[in-house]
Amino acid sequence: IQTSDIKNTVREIVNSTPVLDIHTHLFPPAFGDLSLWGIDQILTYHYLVAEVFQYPGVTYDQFWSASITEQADWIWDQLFVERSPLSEACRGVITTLNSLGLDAHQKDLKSLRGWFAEQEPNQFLDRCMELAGVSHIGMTNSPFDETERSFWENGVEVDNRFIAALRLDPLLLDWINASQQLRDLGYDVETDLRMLSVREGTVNEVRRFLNEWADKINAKYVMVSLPPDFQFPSEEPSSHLLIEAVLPFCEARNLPFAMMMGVRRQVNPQLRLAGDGVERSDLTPLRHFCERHPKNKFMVTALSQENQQELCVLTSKFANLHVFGCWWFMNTPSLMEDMTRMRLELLGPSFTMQHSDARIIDQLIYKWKHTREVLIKVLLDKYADLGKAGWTPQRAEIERDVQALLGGAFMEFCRADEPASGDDSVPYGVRNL
Ligand code: RAT
Ligand code: ZN
Repeated sequence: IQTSDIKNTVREIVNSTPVLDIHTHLFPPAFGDLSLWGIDQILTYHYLVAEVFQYPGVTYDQFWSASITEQADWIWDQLFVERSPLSEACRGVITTLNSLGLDAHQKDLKSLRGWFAEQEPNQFLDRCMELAGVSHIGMTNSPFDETERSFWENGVEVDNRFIAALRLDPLLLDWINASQQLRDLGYDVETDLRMLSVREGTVNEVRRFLNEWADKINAKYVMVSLPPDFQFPSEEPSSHLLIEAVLPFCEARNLPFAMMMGVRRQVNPQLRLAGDGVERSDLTPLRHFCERHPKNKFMVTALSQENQQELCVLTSKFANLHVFGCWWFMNTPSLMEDMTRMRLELLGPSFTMQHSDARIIDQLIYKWKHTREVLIKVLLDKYADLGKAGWTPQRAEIERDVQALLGGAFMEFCRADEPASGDDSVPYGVRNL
């Protein structure tokens, strides 16, 4: 390609490459009320709840005792009428509405509600996925969540564009309660894991639980979010469970174990879901995982900006570590741009640039539109630098790079060293990626 055409080519390719969105909190409509969409849901997104409490006017009690419609009214008034929607989460609402052909600037919440009320959930999902250019959606699936569990137990039919991930936060971070829950579910586990002789039976039962649930949901990877001071290995139940149950299970089934590091839960419990914070993580445990468990595959994302460079360097030392996404507080354009640039500079196109973390189906639209804007900017700079160095990319090369960053590198990582099964089942069924 001519240097002058690169701009258009990169833009066109980034905008048209389908995304495998590896981590969201979305569910297909078959999951009933767990499948969130619509104007009141997007306005009460927890990022916006945290933002609205920057301004006086309602107490926590007043807010939480109000209906979702009233909460949405308040957020709309404070963040979109009384002030300009300059934050990333607010801009996201505007991008989303606009892409759906709605005029947010009219400030007419009533007619927006009317439009959403006419949508049919399955068609709306298709439309959002199409507008976002998302081909596959990674869910967050927790057998510890009663509501979700009952859908799986009743044999819910899962839309094959949705990919399951087995989420294990309670198991690894709250063993006292998790062990009780496991007993309630019929697994013969002990809470006290200090004695090896007692632990053996428990570990076997935990492995049975993991295998049964991985089968039930068809999990493609296993995941956990970790506090900044998480240690591994340690004397905590988490280490026993990881070393003796979770990691051997992941290895046997060739499932990556994903860690989301650096969340300090409930810094302000009054904010409920919006009340979590961030702190810089100690990444030493991550090095220990990669070193001591070379047959396991690890994936990682970090919440703190200060961790990002160290994380890239660590990733470059271990082939069994895959870095992904600009998570939550990092999913903001200026930080995403820096991170993506740095990752490309240190790692080349071997990482997963982003996951949306969408909780509401409509959000796929803005999360991916904004991400693509950043990716275009960064890639144009990087190809320009390469041009100066004497290498002009071909169209197919740009396509290959973009595909890798938007899901292809993750798939390659998942497939690596897969035991030859002969059944040619392509994970996630995304042959065109
Ligand atoms: O991004 C979010 O919506 C957070 O609330 C968390 O769910 C986080 O992404 C997580 O997966 O723990
Ligand atoms: Zn998440």
